[in-house]
Amino acid sequence: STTQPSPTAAGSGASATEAFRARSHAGAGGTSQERVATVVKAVLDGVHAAITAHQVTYAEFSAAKQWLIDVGEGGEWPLLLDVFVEHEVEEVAAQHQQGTKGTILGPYYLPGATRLPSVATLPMRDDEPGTPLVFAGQVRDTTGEPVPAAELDLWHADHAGYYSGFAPHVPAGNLRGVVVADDEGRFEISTVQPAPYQIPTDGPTGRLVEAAGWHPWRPAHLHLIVRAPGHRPITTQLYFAGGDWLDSDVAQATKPELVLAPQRQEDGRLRSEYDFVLEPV
Ligand code: MBD
Ligand code: FE
Repeated sequence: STTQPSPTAAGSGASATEAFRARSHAGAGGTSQERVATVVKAVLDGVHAAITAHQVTYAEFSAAKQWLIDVGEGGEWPLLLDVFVEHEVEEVAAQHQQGTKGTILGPYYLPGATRLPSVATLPMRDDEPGTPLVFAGQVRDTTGEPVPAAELDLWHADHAGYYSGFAPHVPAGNLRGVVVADDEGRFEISTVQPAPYQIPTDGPTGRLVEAAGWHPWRPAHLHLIVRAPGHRPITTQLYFAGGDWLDSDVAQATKPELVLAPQRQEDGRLRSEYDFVLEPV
């Protein structure tokens, strides 16, 4: 709504850049010279091919250069890359993964959320707006056995589409928690239904979306990292059947296996069950 205090693109971009830097990025240090040359050449070949095919002008090249400078200055590299590129990296990773489907992490994960034993209620404001949602299920392995000591690291936007840590009017830690499942991997989590997420319109990513005539929306979603000792962690998201933008996610991160169909309970709350399958390592 128009009275909602809203984060600036530069504010959430700076926070997302800081959150990204704070994570460990070990793993690509051993990339060979040959692979660097091969992959970077393929990327540049794609850019060159687009320039030739579409007869890109100096004015357009300059506009692109200015826009890239703005993406960096606005801290929007995490947003831009996670919206437009991460889904393809995830598809490559998914080729060798079993169990529950993964999807992209996105820019708004924060480690170290409050740990809560299940049955749990996510940290929220006293008057947290939105429809109450109960999310319950079980974590099993690929043989069907319950997984003990499983954790669901869960974060999502509020009823207006804002994430704590990236919107100054939302208290720190709101709607984020690490829920520890019981000995049989069972969990039950009370939260509120999130709203769809809109890319900030006042930053360079939003300006690109606008200039191209695309829409800036992601469907409503829950983010999760499900982990347990001895198992490959799954980074995923869950969506809501019938929700806006489910078939046109700007981040191309939906999968049909990741759609919840919550039912309204007699007490007015929504309830959804979802079981996770982890791959032993
Ligand atoms: C989001 O909330 C999100 O999940 C992704 C992937 C990109 C931008 C905002
Ligand atoms: Fe998100």
